[in-house]
Amino acid sequence: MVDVVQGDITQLKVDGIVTSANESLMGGGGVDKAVHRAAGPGLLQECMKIGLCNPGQAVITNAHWLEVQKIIHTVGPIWEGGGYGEEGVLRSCYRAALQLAQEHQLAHIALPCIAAGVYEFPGELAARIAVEEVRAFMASNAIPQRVTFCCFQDQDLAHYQAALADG
Ligand code: AR6
Repeated sequence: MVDVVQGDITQLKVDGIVTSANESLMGGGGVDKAVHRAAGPGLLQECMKIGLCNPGQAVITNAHWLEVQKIIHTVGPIWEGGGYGEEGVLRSCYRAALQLAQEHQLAHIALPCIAAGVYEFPGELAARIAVEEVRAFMASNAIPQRVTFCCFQDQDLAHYQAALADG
């Protein structure tokens, strides 16, 4: 099952949440700031031990103060016009995050609009890619059983609703 909600991803009752980090994993703005704030300082300490994460890849940590089992951290592409492989990197983010969810048996995960904030990936295309990659992964993997897209802004919600209505 794939669905979409609007709100703060740190408030969702799911098995795992995904955050949109930067390569340093040291926290930042947007959704990553909210996740670090809600999870507490232990998350930063765990991230420091991991070190760097390249764009398109993902790492998994404990959830610390958050009442989910795990936090998956992925690093999206910075949008530079679309000619620098940004789409491929974003697709890779979804695949890497879903792969970790499967390996850790997270039945229900929530995903934010990766790269569609500070990294300025166009929202409509980002939503289409997110829905395509999640559907493709779920078609050939039993876990996760449920993926919830968590949109913060009205515009993103509209993009996801449109993308989910297609196909
Ligand atoms: N819950 C769900 N979604 C949220 C929340 C929240 N609490 N807060 C913001 N969003 P962004 P990026 C949405 O900028 O574009 C950070 O500084 C937001 O509306 O968080 O991948 C990192 O450290 C947008 O749709 O991530 C990196 O440096 C989406 O989350 C950089 O930003 C993603 O926006 C990553 O940029």
